[in-house]
Amino acid sequence: MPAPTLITVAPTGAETAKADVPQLPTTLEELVETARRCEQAGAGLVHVHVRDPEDGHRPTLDPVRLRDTVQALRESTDLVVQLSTGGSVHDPLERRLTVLDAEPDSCSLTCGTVNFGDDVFLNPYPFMSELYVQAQEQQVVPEFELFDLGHVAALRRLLDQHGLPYGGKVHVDFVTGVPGGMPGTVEALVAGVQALPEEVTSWSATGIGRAHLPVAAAALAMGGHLRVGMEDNLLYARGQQVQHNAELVERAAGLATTMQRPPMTPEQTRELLGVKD
Ligand code: KMH
Ligand code: ZN
Repeated sequence: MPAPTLITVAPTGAETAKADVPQLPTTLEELVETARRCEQAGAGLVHVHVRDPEDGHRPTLDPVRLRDTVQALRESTDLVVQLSTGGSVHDPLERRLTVLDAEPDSCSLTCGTVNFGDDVFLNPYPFMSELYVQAQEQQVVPEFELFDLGHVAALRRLLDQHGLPYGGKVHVDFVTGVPGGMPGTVEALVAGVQALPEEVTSWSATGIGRAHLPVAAAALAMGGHLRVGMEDNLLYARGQQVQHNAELVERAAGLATTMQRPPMTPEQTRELLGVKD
């Protein structure tokens, strides 16, 4: 029986400007349409950064917009809804903690500070620890984002200090190829997977930019899961812009199916991650 593949779609992110890439889904309507098409194409989880169309489509952590977004995605799809707690590099830590109040199924939890191009993506241990405990209390399943090999040590510390997350599963996502983080190479991915704590029950990987395809292929071959989307990659191929996130999900689903690991359903995704029904 082939092990199915979780395909996460990260459709928007916080870094790309709508003015530069008009097809980036930034309004609620665009996000819902994107999520629907990506679900049909094989996605099981949507990783969401909310934008404010009334503020130049910039990233926002406005609690009403976050709550409305979670609700709209739940009403329109069966996807597991994951809100980013990473936000943008400019968001204060206190605001990032309030994301959980929107009651998503899952939240991202980055396991350490990392250089992020010319910026710094700040994740001090007390912040991670507080987010971890609040996620436990609010029954939100964290996805541990590892941008660097050292982030594995912080994950180890979180598990030792606080026990298992809500749901009892430990899912991590390697975000490779960020300028300043671990490179988007097979070698880096292998090193990361080998270093994972034994409590980890599943892992996925994404490669930023040109690392997208090699990292996806390596992750599939190693038994991992996939994250794709315009948060991570704006080019479908050299000189060819992504027009819709569903293109990336369709390609990932094709790759996974060829590897005898077809996309898993949202229901299977809930089971994999320990998300509540
Ligand atoms: N936008 C990045 C600074 C996450 O979603 O948790 C952080 C990020 C990670 O995208
Ligand atoms: Zn993100």
